[in-house]
Amino acid sequence: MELIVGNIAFSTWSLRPWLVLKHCGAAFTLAEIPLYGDGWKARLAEVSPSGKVPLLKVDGETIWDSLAISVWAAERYPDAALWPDDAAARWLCRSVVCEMHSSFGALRTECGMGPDANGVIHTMVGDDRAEPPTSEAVAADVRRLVEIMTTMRARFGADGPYLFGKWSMADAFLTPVATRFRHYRIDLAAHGDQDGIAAGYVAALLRHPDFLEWTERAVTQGG
Ligand SMILES: N[C@@H](CCC(=O)N[C@@H](CS)C(=O)NCC(=O)O)C(=O)O
Repeated sequence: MELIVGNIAFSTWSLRPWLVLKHCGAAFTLAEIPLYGDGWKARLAEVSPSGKVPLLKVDGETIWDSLAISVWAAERYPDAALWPDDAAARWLCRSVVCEMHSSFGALRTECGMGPDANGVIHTMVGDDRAEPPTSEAVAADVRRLVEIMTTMRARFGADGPYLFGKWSMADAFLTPVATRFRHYRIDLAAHGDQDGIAAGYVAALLRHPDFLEWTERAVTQGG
């Protein structure tokens, strides 16, 4: 089984299925196709039906899209409990994952990862930081994310530091968001996180051992 990803340092969509497969204990190799170098579009078109990463090559098939790969993993590794056991938590976990997959365009665009219009490369993994965003559209996205984090943690967080207590697919989908909050120095308290629940959750995602391994790979492989 092979997971094909974009630049480890800044491909946010690639991080999600990597975290999922690691959590499942899957045996897989990782291939990085750097985006934005010479001829990258052609290289990507050779392997990817959608022209995008991530992709999973398994059982003679190529599965594309981070959500499709993660759902495949939930099916293949039922013991990994990528969806919470509790029925209500499971339904809401799926809502969070789907909302994360389909929304938050302002945050993605204005707090982008990768090269910006000035050629500055923003990464999920480095110590460099960028100016916080100022638009109302991003503020609305951040307020909604804080609302998700605080309400789910308050309802379901008793069994651990993650969104539904134990680590689930929602955490894989929210880890890239945590890196945007860190890199763009977004003050969660100013977006409704009065008691620090969202900030504590974000910190838990950023110190998860699998995310730290991804960070280390970006450093050692040059991102
Ligand atoms: N919805 C897709 C989005 C994938 C995506 O946009 N990947 C970016 C890299 S992070 C990409 O391949 N960009 C290349 C391009 O747009 O040409 C997923 O979840 O996998």
